[in-house]
Amino acid sequence: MTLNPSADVVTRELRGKVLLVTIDHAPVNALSADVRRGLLAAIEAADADKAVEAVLIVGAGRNFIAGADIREFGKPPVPPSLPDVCNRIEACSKPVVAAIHGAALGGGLEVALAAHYRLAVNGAKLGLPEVQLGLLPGAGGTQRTPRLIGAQAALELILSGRHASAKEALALGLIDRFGSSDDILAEGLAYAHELLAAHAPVRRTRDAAALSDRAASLAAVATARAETAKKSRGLFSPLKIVDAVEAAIEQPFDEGLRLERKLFLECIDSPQRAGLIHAFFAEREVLKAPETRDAKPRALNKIGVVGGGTMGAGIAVAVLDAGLPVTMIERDDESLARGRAHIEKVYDGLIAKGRMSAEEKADVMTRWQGSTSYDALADADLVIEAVFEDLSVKKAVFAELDRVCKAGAVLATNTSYLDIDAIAASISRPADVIGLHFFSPANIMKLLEVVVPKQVSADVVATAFELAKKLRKTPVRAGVCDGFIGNRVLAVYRSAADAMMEDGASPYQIDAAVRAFGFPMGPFQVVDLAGGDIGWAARKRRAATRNPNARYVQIADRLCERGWFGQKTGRGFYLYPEGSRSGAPDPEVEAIIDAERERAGITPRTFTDEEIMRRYMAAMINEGANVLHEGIALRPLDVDVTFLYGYGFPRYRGGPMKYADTVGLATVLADIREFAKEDPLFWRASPLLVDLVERGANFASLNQSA
Ligand code: 3H9
Repeated sequence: MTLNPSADVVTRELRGKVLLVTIDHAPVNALSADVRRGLLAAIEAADADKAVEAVLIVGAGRNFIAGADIREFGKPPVPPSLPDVCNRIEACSKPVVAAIHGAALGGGLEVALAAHYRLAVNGAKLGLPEVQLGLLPGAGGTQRTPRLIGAQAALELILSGRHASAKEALALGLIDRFGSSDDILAEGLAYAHELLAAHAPVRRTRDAAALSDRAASLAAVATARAETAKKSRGLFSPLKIVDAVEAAIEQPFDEGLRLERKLFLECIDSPQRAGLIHAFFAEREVLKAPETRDAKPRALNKIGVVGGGTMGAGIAVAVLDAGLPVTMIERDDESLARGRAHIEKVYDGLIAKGRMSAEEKADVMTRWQGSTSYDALADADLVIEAVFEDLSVKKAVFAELDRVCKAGAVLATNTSYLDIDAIAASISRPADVIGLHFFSPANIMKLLEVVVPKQVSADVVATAFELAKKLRKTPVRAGVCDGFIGNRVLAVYRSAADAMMEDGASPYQIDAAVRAFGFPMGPFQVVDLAGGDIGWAARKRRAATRNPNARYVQIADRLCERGWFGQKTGRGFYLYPEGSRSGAPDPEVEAIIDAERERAGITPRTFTDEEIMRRYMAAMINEGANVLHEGIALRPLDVDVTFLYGYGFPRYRGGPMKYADTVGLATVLADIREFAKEDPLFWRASPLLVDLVERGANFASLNQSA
């Protein structure tokens, strides 16, 4: 008997003495206002109805409940609030059972914790991931979890935001029963009927006793506080989580809930919450390129990689790790052996760390094949070229691929700068050519720029997105230009950093300011890590086409001329004594900088860290706007995801374009115009930025309309 037969998101049905409450709110049963209302009404109905002796809450589809509806955050609240719903569930006079399959995350787990009994089946993911969104569990999670599983385990779960499996949740005491079948409804009903038969009482988590050892609980809080202060540099919510869990130990339940609510609302108001939630949606939106909507991917069973250098080997490892076979092509046996050795080195590293066994490595390597003949690629579905960064070398490789590859094979280049339209135009099947720009180390870095040349067919683009999914990479669609999205913008803010260095800021101050902003490394540390010779080669390549009136800072060239290429040569902008990876400032570099300032006729001046970041970010945002204006990136969020996944942009700031919106585009434009007084050629405001400011619009408006 269905008690509310409307197409409701929460339905109620009496199954014997058990009121079955089903949340059916695609895609993930998020706790939107309708769901909250439905849950509240269901509990009230259960309390009022004599025929009901127990309540069973389940989720329809693939999940129990994925949490609060993230899209509601930042909007005016709609009652009933989730804490009120959870409290009402817990107060129910009849036993309430939560039967969990798929995700029970955030508010979803909090609903389950408010129930009196919990069951989960294989494949369930239980967690409180609010910290990853700049929040804390705000519907009793910080109060009920420690009461149920103890302070230490609760802190670990909430501060990491990780997911626990059903089996682990059972061991932790987060659930009461593990259901061994996949039929969540049958498992849940059986459990509810069993509880009824045993006259199991209403059992409220608020009364659970896992905090009874007060001293041990407080010690866990003290340890977590000290570690969190060290680890979560710049993040707002982690220390609030520790405060809320401390309140669970020190205060009565209702007081603790009040503090949790207060801290939760502070987190909701923080710009970090907005940045992290922007990142959450942006990383899902990037998957929706126009071509992935309109076209089906081609088959992807056999992959070829041309080139066994650092990049080619890294790509091959990424492909092998995805369970696919790889055929590697090199020009001679020696180079091929080196390519294989590069791959084996990665796996040997894992073996040394105990993360892989020798047998597993041997098994993976059976999927690797090498050849010095392009003919070995005849049956490959997709080939990635990763040879020397030179257009004529690349064209020669593509001529070979054109000759040997089967019809319909996708032919990809891993170039970081070169004109992919020109490569495509040089062969007989330009519609099959695409750019796949991996970032180094290719088996680790998550970003994959999918570079879409003019003539490529839509299903080739869709295939590239499919490959990214198989490789567990985050793809961003980019157009063809020098540097695509990421490296093009990088070149500009690097120039801004160089100019500040020549004008008086030390590279060490600039790096420190950039780190304080939230990047893991500053720009000069990045040069030292990547190798100064790479940028030097690019600068030499561009020298002929560089605007002679544009400012050109030569400091990096002076270091390269001395063979100071960074970590690999023991010195670059920093000194790396005896292979050390953390550099020390180098007085000789400072002397070279002084000499260069003198040569350029510059009287050094001081910069505050804030001035440094204003310039650094204005350069990044302005070039991001240019990239959008020219259609190289389709939406601001594509630029954001590029920087979050490829360049260490602090996630809690959401990406450069989101950050620009946070600061205010008028402020950014005013900065650019002020800086332009010194160097009008470099600081030319992007037409898109000017247009947005004139219209009173922001980048977010372009995300919605694209
Ligand atoms: C919270 O609960 C706060 C409370 O403590 C206190 C409140 C007072 N809301 O990831 P997918 C969308 S904070 C709205 O591709 P999967 C997602 O955008 C929340 N929408 O699927 C996508 O939309 P579209 C704590 C959501 O199978 C679609 O669902 N919870 C939400 O790979 C499919 O998502 C979390 O942080 C949401 N909560 O993975 C969990 N979740 O199709 C966040 C997803 O338009 N969610 N969407 O692009 C997840 O981790 C994954 O989505 C999940 C499924 C594992 C559930």
